Amino acid sequence: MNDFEKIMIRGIQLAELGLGKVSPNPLVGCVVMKDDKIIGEGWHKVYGESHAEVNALKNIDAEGSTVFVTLEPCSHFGKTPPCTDFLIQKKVKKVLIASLDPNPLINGRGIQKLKDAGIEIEMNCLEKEAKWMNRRFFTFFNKQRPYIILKWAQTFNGSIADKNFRSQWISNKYSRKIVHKWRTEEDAVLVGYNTALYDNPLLTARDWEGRNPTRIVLDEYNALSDANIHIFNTDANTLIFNSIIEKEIKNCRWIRLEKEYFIENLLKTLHTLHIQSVLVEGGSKTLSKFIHKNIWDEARVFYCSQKMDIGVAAPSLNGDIIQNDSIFDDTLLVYKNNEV
Ligand code: AOF
Ligand code: ZN
Repeated sequence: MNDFEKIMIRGIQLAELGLGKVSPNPLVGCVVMKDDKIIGEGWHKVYGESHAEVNALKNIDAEGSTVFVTLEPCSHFGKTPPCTDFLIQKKVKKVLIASLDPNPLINGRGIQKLKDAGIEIEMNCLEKEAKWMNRRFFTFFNKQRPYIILKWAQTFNGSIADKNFRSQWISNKYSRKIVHKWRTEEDAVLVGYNTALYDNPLLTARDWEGRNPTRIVLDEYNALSDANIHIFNTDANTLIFNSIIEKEIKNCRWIRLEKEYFIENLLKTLHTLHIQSVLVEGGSKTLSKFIHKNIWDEARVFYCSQKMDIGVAAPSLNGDIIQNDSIFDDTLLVYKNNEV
């Protein structure tokens, strides 16, 4: 790894501090160097507030400096003014950029604006790493759908729920806590009808600090009406995708979709709602729908030591293992889909 890459790694680390706080904006980090010293650092901290470049440069004399930024600086007036104008005003000498901004409002315009102002540009320093970090943002713009993460826990003998569709007690308490952390990191969490009814999860992130995701349930026939269904409570917003009705009651919104191509229609609607990532938490039927259509990007599977006599069989998928962790007596494998 060269010296420039080492500094860009720092930028990526800073950017990651925004996870779960800036969506639907990207994660962005920025490091400012002058005379071989870091003189400023910043990241995009809160959606709608100042961008990484402004946070890194606002209180320093950046004239003649080299700026490392994980995403192409923006050139548009959005919720904040263009970062390009700010960098030009600060008289920086050079900007190193890890990845282009896929947002069509920017996409190369930021670089052009900086070049036109006589600022030296160097591209693609740790591009792969920066794109992976912003995989939700890139998937949203390049594939016009949210980034899909499948998640399940399976017993030693390959079940993900008992014969009554209940799945709460398969993974250990540490694994369950990690899932709450994941919920704070994604825009939405999704389950199918059976899971909502029989497992009756809250789908909140009550065991971790951070925001609750939007809850999504696939209820094609609008059959979930029981007042005791937890996902209808007011802890978080809930979207009920069905083929019957459109209505809104308090924090719950029923959205009607054509039955044919239900999953594809769902993804299109989520895109229009600016939902950039979805954690699919089951059950088996719902997970299998995404797997069979090959509409998934990542799968996080807990392999647990428990046994269950007769149960719902766990789905299976093909993917590259990119992470293998022991969580006490559970094993967490993370798969990446290389076919999408
Ligand atoms: C940057 N640095 O830190 C971020 C950028 O509405 P706004 O003003 O917040 O603009 C949002 C868009 O700006 C977002 O979709 C993405 O294209 C870019 N985000 N750009 O130079 C940053 N967060
Ligand atoms: Zn900006």
